[in-house]
Amino acid sequence: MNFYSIKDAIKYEGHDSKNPLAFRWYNPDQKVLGKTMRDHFRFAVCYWHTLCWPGLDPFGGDTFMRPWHHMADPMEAAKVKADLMFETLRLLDIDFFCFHDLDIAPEGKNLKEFNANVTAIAKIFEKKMAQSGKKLLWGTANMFSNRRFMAGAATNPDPDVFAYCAAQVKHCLDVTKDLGGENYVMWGGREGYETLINTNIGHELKQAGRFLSLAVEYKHKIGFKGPILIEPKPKEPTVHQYDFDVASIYGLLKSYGLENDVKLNIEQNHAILAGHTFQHEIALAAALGIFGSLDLNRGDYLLGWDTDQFAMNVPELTLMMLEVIRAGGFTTGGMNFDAKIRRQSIDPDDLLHAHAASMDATARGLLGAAKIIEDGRLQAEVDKRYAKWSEPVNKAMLEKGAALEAIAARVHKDAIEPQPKSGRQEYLENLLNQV
Ligand code: XUL
Ligand code: CO
Repeated sequence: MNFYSIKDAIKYEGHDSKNPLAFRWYNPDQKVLGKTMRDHFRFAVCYWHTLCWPGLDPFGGDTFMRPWHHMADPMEAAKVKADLMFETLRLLDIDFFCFHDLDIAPEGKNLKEFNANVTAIAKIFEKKMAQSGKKLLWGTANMFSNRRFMAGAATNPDPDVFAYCAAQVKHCLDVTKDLGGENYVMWGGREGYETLINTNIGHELKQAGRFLSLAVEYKHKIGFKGPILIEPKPKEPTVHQYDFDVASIYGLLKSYGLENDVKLNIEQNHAILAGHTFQHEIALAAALGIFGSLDLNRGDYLLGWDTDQFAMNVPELTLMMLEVIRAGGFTTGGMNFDAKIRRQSIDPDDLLHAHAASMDATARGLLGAAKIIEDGRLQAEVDKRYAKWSEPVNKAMLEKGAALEAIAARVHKDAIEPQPKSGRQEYLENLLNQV
């Protein structure tokens, strides 16, 4: 299908290029801090926003009028979408893609038919991946669209839904493994509640923890090497979701002993819905040892919902990349464009413009973050702020064997009187702007 206006892949043409479809900053082979840009980002195209979403919003339907949304045979439509995913990856020079089972294949009459449809499309992927060298960053099961999930998936009051979800995740994990997927994602779209008056929150949390353990146990059984990634989101569509933010997921993982098997897929728009910055969520996950992957997008600060815009804000992306580098970068993770063009962006090429522009903005973020790191003054300030902790007497306070009464005795003996020091925020903000 001739969908896009261009035939040749988008290339890096330098900062001054006037070609509307060119990379000006994203230069895949350019090394930054010893690693190519391609390897820093591990960009991925998502199936759901790029190929499935027709442009609807709460007040109106399809604005895009994509041909495959209006085909009589859903399996034929699924094949067209598969072709187009690989064409999109080729034109954008992006190595990875991500999908929900329901994005790639129609549901059919029952789970058996759905599984068969998913497997049939995965077979097509297998061939296309072998031909093109493109890879699967992660797969995931859609356990939120069908009405059977309206009261939750694994946390549904009905155990039949819990069991159904187990069957769906099993198949999706199998398919993800067969395709060499590097991670498996779980986003608890409806794992929460609308109102507490009909909800047994304790029971639902137990269901969530047990479901996750079952998936982790199965992952080990089949030898799936990548991590399971939980994607935090505080609300929407539910009033409250159990996977609210990085901190609450860490609590759940700790209580089920899953903190070594499960990592996090963090999304900018979800972070701000939880009242955090993207940087906060990344830094916290890294500090807790559960940083995995990112869903790259941008929420509108004036709206209280998940607008999933393409990330374009260079100063924000600079601080984000600073945290990614501080976290040690990606291993199995990457940057999935969980982002959708606006519903008025109805030209097929708008999809290419959106991805390419966000790749450029992220590249500028990386270059800025690298400059900050190479400059060294910011880190030197942070190190200085904590330097006293390396003195043995202070270090010992954090170790086993330290006791409150012994510390108290030392404070009295040495007449310790803390001397406040400036946090130098404005100086540092200026320093960032200078760099
Ligand atoms: C929804 C969202 C999902 C997950 C995958 O807000 O971000 O698309 O990324 O289920
Ligand atoms: Co997401």
